[in-house]
Amino acid sequence: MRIAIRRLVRNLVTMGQKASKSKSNYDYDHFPFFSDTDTIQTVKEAHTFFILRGLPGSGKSTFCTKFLATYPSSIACTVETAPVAERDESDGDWFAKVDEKIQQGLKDVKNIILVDDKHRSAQRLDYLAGLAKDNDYVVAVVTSVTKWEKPADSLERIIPYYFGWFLLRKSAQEMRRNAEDFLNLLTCNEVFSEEFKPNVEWHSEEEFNLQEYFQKKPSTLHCTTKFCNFGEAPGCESYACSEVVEQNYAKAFTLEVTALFVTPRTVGARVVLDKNQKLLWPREEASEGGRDSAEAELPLGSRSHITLACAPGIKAVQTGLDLLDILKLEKEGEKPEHQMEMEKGLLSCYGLGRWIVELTKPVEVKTLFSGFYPRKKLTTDLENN
Ligand code: 2AM
Repeated sequence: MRIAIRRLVRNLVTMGQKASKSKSNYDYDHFPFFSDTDTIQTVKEAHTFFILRGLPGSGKSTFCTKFLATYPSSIACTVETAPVAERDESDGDWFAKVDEKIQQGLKDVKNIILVDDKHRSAQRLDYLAGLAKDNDYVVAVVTSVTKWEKPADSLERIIPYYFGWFLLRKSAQEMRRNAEDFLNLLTCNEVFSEEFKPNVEWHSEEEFNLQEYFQKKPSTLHCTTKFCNFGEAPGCESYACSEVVEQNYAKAFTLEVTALFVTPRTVGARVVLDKNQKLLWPREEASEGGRDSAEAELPLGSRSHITLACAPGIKAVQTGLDLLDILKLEKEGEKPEHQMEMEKGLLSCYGLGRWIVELTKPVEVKTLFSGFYPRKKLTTDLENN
């Protein structure tokens, strides 16, 4: 009898679950940060600033509940988590409260911050994304919709400055350390110094110093997939709307860095993409914006890299072009002018100050695939200098 009752209760519970599931207007399983175990683990380790958009009735509160259940240590800066009495406050008060919570989250260095972007204005998004960037958080802009809608049906799509893989703080630190070691080793190498120095302009009285020369360093280490210029770059709409981008947005990826290179203009890390990562690489052939014919001649994704530093007056976009230049010489069977084993691996020089070291031990970096959104902060990064 007891067993029968227990079975009956269990069946009722299961039925209840099924009923409520099928009745739910929302389906969040397409978000990798809810369904992909590796992403959930990575988001917990990363510093991520989620900006939640959605019209009234689009299920933002259900989203928040699920989010907080998945990431119990996150802080949700949203009206849904405010006491009911506070929900009808004027916008000014509401924003002040949300902003106070955000500041608290940043002060407490919370790993995950979820912000309800209630008004969805471009200005507010810029403010939030800028705040996240200043505090070294990866931004993910997510839209809550009912099962029957697509995000584009309800809200205007936001196209970032660029899409790419953003390194977690720990991986970024490791890459920065690697770049520093690399430059230090080269500085001590006489063959390098003799070949490299005549290719650079050095106006200081001090002795030439690579660390001094490559002073411009990006604040956000990333591997760009598609440069969009906020919707102005060719092909960015179709890239942003593509299924592969939608499915992989805010998903974790481990990238493999196989080489470090330096030229008179840039310092970069070569990234070799696996087959799934290549799906996110834009398919268009040579197009505007520095993608020259060298890219079309090499296998898809050859340009993938992380910019580590630039010489004065050089924009970050140059790093990919410098890498393509070296890869093209390698492909054409060009014999290196110099070649030697160094601590990190085999170092080759292709003349005109172009040096690359193939790492004996490739470096794995943890990343999240997302976009770079703040407009106002651009002047502080490499691209505008
Ligand atoms: P990077 O990927 O070599 O670092 C913002 O400017 C980011 O987008 C930069 O980090 C930059 O280079 C990349 N970027 C800028 N302009 C670009 C362009 N025209 N084509 C491709 N990538 C570009």
